[in-house]
Amino acid sequence: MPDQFTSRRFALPLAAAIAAALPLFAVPAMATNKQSAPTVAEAEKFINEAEQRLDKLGVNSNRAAWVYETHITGDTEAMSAQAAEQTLTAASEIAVQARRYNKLKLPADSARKLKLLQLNLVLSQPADREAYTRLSTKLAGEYGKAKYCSKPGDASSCRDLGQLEDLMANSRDPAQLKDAWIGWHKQAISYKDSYAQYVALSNKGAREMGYADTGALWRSQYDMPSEEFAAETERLWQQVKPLYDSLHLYVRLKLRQTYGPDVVPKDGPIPAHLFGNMWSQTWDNLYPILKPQGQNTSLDVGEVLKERKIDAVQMTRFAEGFYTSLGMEKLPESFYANSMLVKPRDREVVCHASAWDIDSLTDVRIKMCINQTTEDFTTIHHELGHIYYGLAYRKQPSLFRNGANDGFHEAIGDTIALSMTPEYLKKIGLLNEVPDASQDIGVLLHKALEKVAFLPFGYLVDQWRWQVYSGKVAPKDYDKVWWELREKYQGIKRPAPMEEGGFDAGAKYHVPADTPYARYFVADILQFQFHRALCREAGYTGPLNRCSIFENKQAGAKYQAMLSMGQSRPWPEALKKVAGEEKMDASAILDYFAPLKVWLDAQNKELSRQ
Ligand code: X8Z
Ligand code: ZN
Repeated sequence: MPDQFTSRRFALPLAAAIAAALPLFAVPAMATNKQSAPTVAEAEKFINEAEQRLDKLGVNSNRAAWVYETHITGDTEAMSAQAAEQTLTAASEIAVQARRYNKLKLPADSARKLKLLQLNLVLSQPADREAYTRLSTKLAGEYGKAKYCSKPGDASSCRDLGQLEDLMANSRDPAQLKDAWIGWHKQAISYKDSYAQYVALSNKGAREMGYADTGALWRSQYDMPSEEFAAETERLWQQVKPLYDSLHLYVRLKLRQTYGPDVVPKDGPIPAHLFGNMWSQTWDNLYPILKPQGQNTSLDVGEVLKERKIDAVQMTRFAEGFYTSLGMEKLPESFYANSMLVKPRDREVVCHASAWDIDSLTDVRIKMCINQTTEDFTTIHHELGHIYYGLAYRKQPSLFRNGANDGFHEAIGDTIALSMTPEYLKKIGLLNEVPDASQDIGVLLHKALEKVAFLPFGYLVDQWRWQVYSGKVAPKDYDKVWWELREKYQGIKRPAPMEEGGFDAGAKYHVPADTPYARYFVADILQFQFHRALCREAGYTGPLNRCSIFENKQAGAKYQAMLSMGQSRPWPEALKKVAGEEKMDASAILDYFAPLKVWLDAQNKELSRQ
């Protein structure tokens, strides 16, 4: 579903070699004109018209999806599915017609646009399009409405994901944690069949367009052959794995102190319900039990937000203030009028945070159920990254109004959040005291529990999905393979035996919502490259964890220059623009955490002896 900027309208992945060699299949209502060889002028006219047509339909399906996800009912579901179907119909038709121009030598921009128009799934049968958009819409809503009811049939025993996440973050009672964990994962079984049907249709669409399967289509959007992208992510994972391993061991040793050896094993995978997060994807909620001795200042912005009664709008204004301090524009007033910033009490919504570019001009919004926590404050900066990227590239032709790749889109706001140092937070009045330099390790550990802990999860979600889409993993083996990957990469295990017919991957938003996930892994690496480059641009030479580019117009201008390129050029050019380098490189994240790695290894030695 078009739930984010990156999948606004429809996913348009980029591939190097395409269509020219593809056989044309019979598409009754979409026949191509084979009478005469087309001219460059005809191709450009076609591209322009296609751009305008998709633009108009995109606005329509975005609005319908927005109303649906902020007000889930049977009616809004049907209307949203219908609008998505219209867009898919047009996109399928255009992708097929575009092939007619593939042999022409076109100006670079037009050639890129022609490629983009063909990097989409194509469903030529109306019944397939109807089923595909119906299932995709339904799955997003199922996840949004899901609840865990501990006493079946008793509505007062039901808790939504927000309540369960709150418990995962704050409870230290292993029985309670396990119950919430299992309850949430179990509900996903109800939409497993829909998901499996959806996967089959999605693959059909990818194959009609000439891809092996949907996973191959997703991997083809990175301006390189799809196998090369898979190899790049593996290379990056190997680069960061030793750092992850050190953190994992430290957390194990501390968790053993908290929960005892019966709950936390000496070796082997650690039970997944103990990490302070429903998916064990970030561990910063465990900071109070993991923090170094002698670290006494609080890094918890949530306390101050609550104390000073800073509401969701004010929190968002603070985040906006960071961007404007870099020289970027103020958010349009319509942003505040149209966004959903708090969870409505009277209706079902999809709470998972997302940024929306409704008309790819100025109607931009975010949808979030903001709580006064450090985590949500950071996520607002993440979402505004999507928004500011969209505002920056809005002068591009519509087909280029997207991220250089989807990992860039996810990294923009996170880069800003890396500049939210304790000094910065103190400056804007959200921390009471700044820890002195002797307490840097605590600050670094806190960040690592967010960024380093996330790496294997960011990597494995699509390892699983690529296998599902390729047909290697059938629905009956969804959980088996999911847990093999969770164990292999994250070093965690299911807190209880697998359920009959289980669908644990489906308990993570991006699976039912069908949002690709490798983007977050890429972003976790890229944001440190961006941060390092922008700090240099700002003339900063100290340790990266103490750099904030707040109020630095020069760094802001550098960033803006990259953002405004959108998707007009292959992503290595965008990376070069901001960082002077063309390859993704984990040395920036390793540099950032270098002092922590030394500290963790020393602690681990010490703690293992006890
Ligand atoms: O889904 C998101 C954003 C919206 S694009 C809130 N993130 C991933 C997640 O929550 O799993 C941000 C980090 C990873
Ligand atoms: Zn995002």
